[in-house]
Amino acid sequence: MKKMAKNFNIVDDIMNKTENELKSIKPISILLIGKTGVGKSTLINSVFRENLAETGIGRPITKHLRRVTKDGVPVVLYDTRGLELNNETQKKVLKEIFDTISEGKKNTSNEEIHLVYYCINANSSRIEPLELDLIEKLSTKIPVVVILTQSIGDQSKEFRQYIENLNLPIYGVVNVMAQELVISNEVSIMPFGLKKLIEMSFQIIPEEQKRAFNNAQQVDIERKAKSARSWASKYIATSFGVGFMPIPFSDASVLVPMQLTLLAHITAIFGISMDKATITSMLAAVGGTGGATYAGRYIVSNVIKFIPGVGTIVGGVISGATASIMTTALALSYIEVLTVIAKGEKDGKYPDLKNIEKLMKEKFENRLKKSKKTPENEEEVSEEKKSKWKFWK
Ligand SMILES: Nc1nc2c(ncn2[C@@H]2O[C@H](COP(=O)(O)OP(=O)(O)OP(=O)(O)O)[C@@H](O)[C@H]2O)c(=O)[nH]1
Ligand SMILES: [Mg+2]
Repeated sequence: MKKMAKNFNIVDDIMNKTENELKSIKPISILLIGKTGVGKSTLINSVFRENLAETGIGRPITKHLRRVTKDGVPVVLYDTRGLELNNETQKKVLKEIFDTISEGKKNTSNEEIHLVYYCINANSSRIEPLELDLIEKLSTKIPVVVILTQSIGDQSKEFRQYIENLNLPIYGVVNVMAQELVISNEVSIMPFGLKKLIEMSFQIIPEEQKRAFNNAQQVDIERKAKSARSWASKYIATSFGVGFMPIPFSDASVLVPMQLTLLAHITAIFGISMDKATITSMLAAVGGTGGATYAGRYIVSNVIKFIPGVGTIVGGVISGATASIMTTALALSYIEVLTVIAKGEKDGKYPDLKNIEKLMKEKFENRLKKSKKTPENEEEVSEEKKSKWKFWK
């Protein structure tokens, strides 16, 4: 373990720990199929963080298949092209797809494909024999979800029912509008169907890939928060539960490494583009970012006064119960702030650092005042007090 130097930098430590956590996440691989223009890239950019389809790096692995990845987003996309072309090309595309799948299934490869998103434009209202055949064959190898893209109105639902009635060996058919469709000044169709797609995907993918999928998706932020809360409550219970030796106040720094691990793990569960400045602001809100000893004591002394019934530290030691209360408040408020940031990020909005600090402080103090363990399934985080102060930049 790293020895704690006097000027040990807490922020760097969280960043490093988060990066290591991210490296341990096994990516989810998705095969994306559909004719040109159906909306494959639009879909991916809406489902995953960081405009993956647009900003990811694409590497051709065969003539008609590109492998798209982006650092920090644990997804491997296989993007197909050429399916709409002539018979000859279609045959080649199909061969390349099945060769790639087989290659991934070999023991020597660690690139098994976990899921197929088969995209069809909902307005086409027809599905060709070649596509039906392809879907059936794919289903024998990998779970397939058929996505009806750019879905508008009843006709797209009828198309879905039609496909459902074909009784294909697929997991499901979902109507989706991935991005707002502006029809006129007054009329637009809001995005829908993505949450359903996410839920279906979670049911299908292997347990090992769920962390990656949750980290990379940006549709269901509450799912990230829930998973973070659930992990944090277990971690805190094992760290400070039975067997926790009371620690002297003067040595409060022992709490800090546990708390850093906690924050890093939560950050990795969330999958959020956090930079040093953001983390610094959050830590500044709860006790400064100086040396670990300083931060540890600061947190303790500032926290104690908020906890009803504790008030002073009995006999100069911190008990497991007190440590647990403090750390729970830290974890839950951190999760609340990340939720706000993640929801903004989805719409391309980034909060001001000062506001992050303010929000973190407010959430943390509120948590301490409540000072009881909060159930995992909390109600959705209330919107930040936008009315009182301008939150977003
Ligand atoms: N508003 C809206 N437009 C969409 C949606 N999906 C696709 N489009 C439109 O369709 C166009 C093509 O979508 P893409 O996502 O590039 O299609 P693609 O399947 O990736 O096409 P290729 O990369 O050529 O295979 C986009 O420029 C959008 O204008 C959607 O959900 N909402
Ligand atoms: Mg595309």
